[in-house]
Amino acid sequence: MRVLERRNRWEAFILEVDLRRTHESVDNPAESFHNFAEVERRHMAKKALLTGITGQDGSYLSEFLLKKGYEVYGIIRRSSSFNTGRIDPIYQDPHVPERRLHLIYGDLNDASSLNRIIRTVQPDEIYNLGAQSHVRVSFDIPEYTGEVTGLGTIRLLEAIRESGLKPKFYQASSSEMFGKVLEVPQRETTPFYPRSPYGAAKVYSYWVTVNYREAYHLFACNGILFNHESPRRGETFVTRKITKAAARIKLGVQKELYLGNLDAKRDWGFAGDYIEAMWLMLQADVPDDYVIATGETHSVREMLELAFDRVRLDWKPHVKIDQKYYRPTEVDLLMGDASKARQNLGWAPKVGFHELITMMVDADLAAERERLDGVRGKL
Ligand code: NDP
Ligand code: GDR
Repeated sequence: MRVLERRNRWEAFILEVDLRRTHESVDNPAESFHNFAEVERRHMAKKALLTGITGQDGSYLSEFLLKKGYEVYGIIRRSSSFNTGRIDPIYQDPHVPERRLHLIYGDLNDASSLNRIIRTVQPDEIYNLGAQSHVRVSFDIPEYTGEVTGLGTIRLLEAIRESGLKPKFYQASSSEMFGKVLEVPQRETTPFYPRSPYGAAKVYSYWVTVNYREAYHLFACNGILFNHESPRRGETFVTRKITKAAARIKLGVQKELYLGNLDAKRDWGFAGDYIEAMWLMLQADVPDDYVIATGETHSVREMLELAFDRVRLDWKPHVKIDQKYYRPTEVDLLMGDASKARQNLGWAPKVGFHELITMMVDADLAAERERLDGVRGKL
């Protein structure tokens, strides 16, 4: 039977028990068929394990994988306040038998949790998206950033190696590795020159991913993703900080916006497009590393102009500069060349810069209006 052939002996045994139980305990033949089909579907479905499922990319990627029929397992951190807001729309109650989204407590700083989760879930694909991902903050908590964003990756790779399993592995590498760029545009062959503890930690993770591919023949890929944004972007990253402020200033609930360096240039794309590239990398015939970018670059100033234009305001009277948002060492210009991904994976971005900022401002306007309606309703 194909289902039994696909898995190792232990899983085959579990499946047999599942099937026997299904037949023995159900009187109604229709229900029995449903359960049988459900058990079979579960064992046929690919399993994806995500770190960072509660983040921007994790939420888009899990929706994408669920639509493709995957069973999705997400590692979440224990927090005293809710940190699962972005995945609320796809959350499934643990008591629903046919649920396909499973949340498991774990941490990239806790090797034993990673070992246990990999052995239990036995994933086909692992997407390592978890990180302390804020560049400015990495100067304030450099050691912690190194632990999560750098050493977290080797903990995960070692957990895979020790399990004896061979899941495909995706590492969320970053254009921040190019830092003080040695070439424009940046491509897979451009040397790295990181400019922050975050960038340096990502360089470490990049190389250990390459090393495990070469040393242990793991199907491991680095996606070198340039900045990608969405209405789900964290509120302290510059795009979302600006679109949210533009909406709030328009609605009269905020007057000023404090920013740092307005001259920095970034290659900004839409997160919804970029997560598809992650999946495509793991479906390719051979593992490799890919730059994912739009090929366009814009300054923070241009971004400000677009966002405030959308709400028909002039940004200049509202924006103030605060030195605390400057970085000790800045990445001045990023612009990626994604032609390798276009050729090998057939990937190309769909959403342009203008459309992206419009989408984000509109979403922030709608959210802020809803919040204000709620507040008024309570008065
Ligand atoms: P976010 O900051 O939105 O999400 C980060 C995720 O990592 C959250 O789910 C967070 O959990 C989790 N996390 C943080 N610390 C730990 C830990 N110790 N153990 C386990 N999980 C942890 O990032 P994005 O979604 O924007 O980015 C996803 C990945 O891609 C990150 O690795 C980022 O560095 C990288 N990247 C992002 C780019 C971008 O432009 N967005 C570009 C290039 C790379 P919690 O919710 O509990 O905090
Ligand atoms: P970045 O994104 O550092 O590129 O990292 P961020 O949005 O934080 O900064 C982009 C540029 O804007 C300038 N800037 C400000 N940035 C922030 N956050 N807040 C401000 O007030 C502000 N004012 C100006 C910055 O100096 C910078 O030049 C993001 C993260 O998602 C990383 O995890 C990811 O790896 C890279 O993108 C690619």
